[in-house]
Amino acid sequence: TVSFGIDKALEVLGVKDINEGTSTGSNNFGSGDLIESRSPVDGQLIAQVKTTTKADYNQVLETATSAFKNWRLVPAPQRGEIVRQFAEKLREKKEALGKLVSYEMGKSYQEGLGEVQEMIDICDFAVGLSRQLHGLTMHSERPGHRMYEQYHPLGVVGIISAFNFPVAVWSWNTALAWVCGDVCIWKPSEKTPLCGIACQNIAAEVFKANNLPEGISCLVNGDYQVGEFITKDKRIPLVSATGSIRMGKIVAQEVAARLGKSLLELGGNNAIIVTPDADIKMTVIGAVFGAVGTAGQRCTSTRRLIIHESIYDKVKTAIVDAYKQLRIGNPLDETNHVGPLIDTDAVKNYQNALVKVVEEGGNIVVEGGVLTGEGYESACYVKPAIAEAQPEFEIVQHETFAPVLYLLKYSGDVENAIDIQNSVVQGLSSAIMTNNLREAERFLSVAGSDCGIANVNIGTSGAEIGGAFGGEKETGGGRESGSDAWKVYMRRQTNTINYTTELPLAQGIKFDL
Ligand code: UN1
Repeated sequence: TVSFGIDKALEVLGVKDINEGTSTGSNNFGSGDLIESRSPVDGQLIAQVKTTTKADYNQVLETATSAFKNWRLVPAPQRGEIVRQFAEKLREKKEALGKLVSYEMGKSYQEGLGEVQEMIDICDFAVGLSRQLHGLTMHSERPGHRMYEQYHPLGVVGIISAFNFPVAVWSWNTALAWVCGDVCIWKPSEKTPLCGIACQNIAAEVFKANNLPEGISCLVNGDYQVGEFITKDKRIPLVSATGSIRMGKIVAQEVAARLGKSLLELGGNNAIIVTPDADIKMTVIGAVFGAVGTAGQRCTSTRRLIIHESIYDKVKTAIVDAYKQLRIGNPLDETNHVGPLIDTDAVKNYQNALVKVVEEGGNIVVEGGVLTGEGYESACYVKPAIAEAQPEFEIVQHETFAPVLYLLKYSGDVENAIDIQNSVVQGLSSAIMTNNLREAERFLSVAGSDCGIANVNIGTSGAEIGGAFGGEKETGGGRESGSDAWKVYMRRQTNTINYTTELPLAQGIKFDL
């Protein structure tokens, strides 16, 4: 049964009965106040986890700094081998970790498994990358000189991640950072601390088995105050932070104040443009999964559908019909499509959005509401809702982390739809549904979507790890995961070598002594 499954998963991951605090044997020195991990699935208290005090933090940083001195000397392909072993462990524990993600965070078990699969995929990518941390060679303007560049590790990388992808986002950062020769200090969301401890346990096991210092992977726990230890610490050259725009603005300023680097992955307000040439069946699947998957709590969730007036009614009817099929309930029960929101605060934000859209003149076409009764005791289960709205409504401009989808109508050319889609402060993911080549190319062109991700005949969520992941404008500009995102985890050094007995100066400058 489901509850046995969870118990077993906690045991396999070493996070069962840790109410004494996080004495998990790895370098997690928490001695501060307790935070509760409460499952949104059934409202049960799973465990209490000790937070990291300033003194604990300083100890963690020392462990990390000394581990870096050792790790940076390990050849990159050998670092890749360690990441390969880590991926093997993830394969072994995929079911347990997927279940914990589902139970602690509330996403469906299938999506929990999908998240662990993203971890495995990024590790495989990082293993290959460990032999490809290439720099360029250039031709010097001076005779008998050689010029090239090399990438060196940065040092200690801080990772602050959100509750909605409690394990994958860490792995995107850490798998790359590790092959790059960095060590990591991770602060997971205080809403999903067990996912953090479970991952840390797996990593610690691999480092220990290879006689490598435990400080290569470090974990700290707590709320934004613990995050501030990281953002304000000049010993941390790079801070990668995922979360709200509000949080990102604070992190960006704190890191910039000490001239550190930040990699920001903030809010989205993702739209699908549906043109007269769209395949309606594909549109429905893409839009519904995008809007209700992870209960609308992905940064890539579909928030807005921008539909051409000529097919508006047809698309609306098809989507409303699809919503009638949705089953909401325990995400560990694989027959359900939609699980709970993370907590009751998220439920309030969802309710406020539905009130606000009506106040602004919107029209609810699929009624929302909080579910009560058997199976919904956690008070976190809500009905995915749809409202017809105008693009300029304040609530439509705002990212509500819940399953609320806005239908917007456009007329005339695809340019009008692109204008609407670009008229928000966020710039993460975007999509167009069309079989018209001209429309698709205009959407992808220089005058098209202004987002970091632009898809054709695919929804807005569910990006593959092989591409660079991130967005523009207030989404923060960071890129994680595939492509050349690894470069942010390294420092580039330009080297010029003179193998002559002369010392000619660049730019032809004469300086005779
Ligand atoms: C996030 O919500 O922070 O593209 C990440 C997707 C997932 C990652 C989402 N691969 O939807």
